[in-house]
Amino acid sequence: MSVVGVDFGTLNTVIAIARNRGVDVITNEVSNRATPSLVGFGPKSRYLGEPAKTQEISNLKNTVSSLKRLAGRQLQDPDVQLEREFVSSQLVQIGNEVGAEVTYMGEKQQFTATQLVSMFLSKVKATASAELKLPVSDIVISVPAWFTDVQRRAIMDASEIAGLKLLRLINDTTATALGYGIPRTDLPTAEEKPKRVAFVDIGHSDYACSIVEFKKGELAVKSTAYDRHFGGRDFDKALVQHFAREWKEKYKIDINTNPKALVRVTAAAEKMKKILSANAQAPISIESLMNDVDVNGMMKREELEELLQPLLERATIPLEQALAEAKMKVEDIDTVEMVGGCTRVPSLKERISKFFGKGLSFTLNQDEAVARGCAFSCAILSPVFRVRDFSVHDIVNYPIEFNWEQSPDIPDEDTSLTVFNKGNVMPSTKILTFYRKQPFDLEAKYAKPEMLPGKMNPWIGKFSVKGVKASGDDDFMICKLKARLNLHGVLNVESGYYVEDVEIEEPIPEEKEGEKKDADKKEEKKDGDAMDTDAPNGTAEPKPKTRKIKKQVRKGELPLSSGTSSLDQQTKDAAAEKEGAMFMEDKLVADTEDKKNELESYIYELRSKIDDQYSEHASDEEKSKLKEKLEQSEDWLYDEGEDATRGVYVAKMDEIRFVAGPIVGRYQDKIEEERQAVLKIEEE
Ligand code: ATP
Ligand code: K
Ligand code: MG
Repeated sequence: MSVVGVDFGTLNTVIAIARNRGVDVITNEVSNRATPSLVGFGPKSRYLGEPAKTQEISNLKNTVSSLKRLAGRQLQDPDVQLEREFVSSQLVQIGNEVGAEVTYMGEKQQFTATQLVSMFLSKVKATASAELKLPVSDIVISVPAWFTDVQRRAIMDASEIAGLKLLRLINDTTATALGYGIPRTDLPTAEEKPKRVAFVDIGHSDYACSIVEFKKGELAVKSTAYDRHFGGRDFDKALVQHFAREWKEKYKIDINTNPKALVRVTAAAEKMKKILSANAQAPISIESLMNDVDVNGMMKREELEELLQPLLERATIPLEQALAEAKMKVEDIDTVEMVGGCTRVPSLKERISKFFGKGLSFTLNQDEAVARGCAFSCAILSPVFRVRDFSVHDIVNYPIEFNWEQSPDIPDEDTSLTVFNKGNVMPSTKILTFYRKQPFDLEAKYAKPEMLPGKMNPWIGKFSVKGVKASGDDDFMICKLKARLNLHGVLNVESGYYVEDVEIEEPIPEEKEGEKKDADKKEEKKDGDAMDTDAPNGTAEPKPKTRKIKKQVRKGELPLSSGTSSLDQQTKDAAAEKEGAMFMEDKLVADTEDKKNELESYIYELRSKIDDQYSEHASDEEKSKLKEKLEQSEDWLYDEGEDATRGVYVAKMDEIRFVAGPIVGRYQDKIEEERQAVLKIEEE
């Protein structure tokens, strides 16, 4: 069984696996420790991860990025409209979700963001199982803390479609905190003051700060604040627009009118930005950018900081918010831990350090901390793995309320209740009580829509409670519903049951007159203790006095039906089947390409050897026959054989082998003879 953690980033995805010796980040098929979070579409197959990056510039319209930021969103949402600036393919609304329209297999096709995420996750799964040499299923994936119920359910659906068993969706900074806490042996004991750490994660699109308290064996997130539109890509954009202005003057070109040029400049700007994190100045130069113009530029670090001023001014807002929500001051923070690629930018480090009034700590691997934390989380949750237990208490970021119709029998009943408040511990279960005589519905929604990203619909779900009826003498049924904000951060009403008030006789302790008053209060807690009366020495034990109390006793289940934004099983199954078919098709195309390449190299190899090492082992007739065969095959390969099936390439290879076989055989016999001769000499 596998234990896999995935940091699903906007730009890069990092995969970590837990093994007995600890957690390792794994490399992909081209030995990179991070995989581009990209999906591309071609005439015959898809390109997932690295191959998608390779073909990106030549296939912009059919390459989709920002996958996680699109999942669960709507096209018309202002956040998604903003995202269009960073996505080169065409975004469209498909049913309830945004998606992309691409040309795939020679046809226009549309895929929802959830499907696109599932495509990418299939690739993640394949990469992990190639490394582990095992089928992969159990997985923990990270998401930004600001993800809402719909966004989380979209990632959950995508995982299921990709054939993964998602054990937990964990917030990015919580994963980082877990990876920080687990290996540490110096955490305070339960009686000591907790260790307080601020985790700052600035990535490609997104900035988050969590304040976390650690004790031995546990962590509690106290607050998480964020800027959903602050990251490396905004820095790149500032650079790109600077050079767009400069080159308009200098070269009379407008890169903003040319998508390909824009992408090339963005890539060059990102490189320049990274150099400027270490050096005082950096060059940029791109050959034949557009209209046959070669462009050049230069930038000093101070100039970059000047350009970034508007962003840098926002750089401490999430920190202020995180502290305020945790009700702490900068002095309360013991350590500031930095992760995410963008925390390498000197001017950002400076501001953050100044804000906290202390040096910053870089004890975690900035690019891998989130993935490592996810793998630890997966190890804790996986039944096949034993790790030191570590409890993780996250918090509710958006308050959730339930609404219901007023019961006709209870005119003064409230019709709404905030059940999970911002800052409450998550996961968490709450029992809701309703007095009803008929089946009823309730709805859950985010109580403060203005806190949600963009213009998201605050609706979470509708739950219908069945099997409710008046009991006895037209009495109310006492209905109990178990509402749970679960490990993934999504809300469900998990079960319903009804109870009855029953009177039971319970013994009460002996007491003096004066104590009688608060006995009632104690009673509830006491239970078994009630029998512990101190009987006077030597006298016969008095008969215990009893009293009647009301208790609620569970009488039966209440069937529930729920409607949430999760896809229904049928839709998921169909999507999984389609994903499986596309995955097999990709594999077939890749195998066919391999066979074709193999055939091509075989032709070249034989052609060079026939006049060299094979020469003395073939008659002139054999030589010319083979050469003719090679020439024919090569012509075929570049003509009608350009686009053949796997089987045809294999057959072609066999044909050549038939002609070349005897020659190669004689050559190998000779090599073997020589080897034996050498061995003989050595023995003598
Ligand atoms: P997000 O967390 O926003 O979803 P992500 O996890 O993919 O995105 P990271 O991998 O943490 O993002 O960071 C990527 C960003 O960090 C990119 O914008 C990249 O250019 C930037 N970055 C990486 N190294 C450096 C560096 N040395 N100097 C400046 N920026 C850097
Ligand atoms: K990442
Ligand atoms: Mg990230």
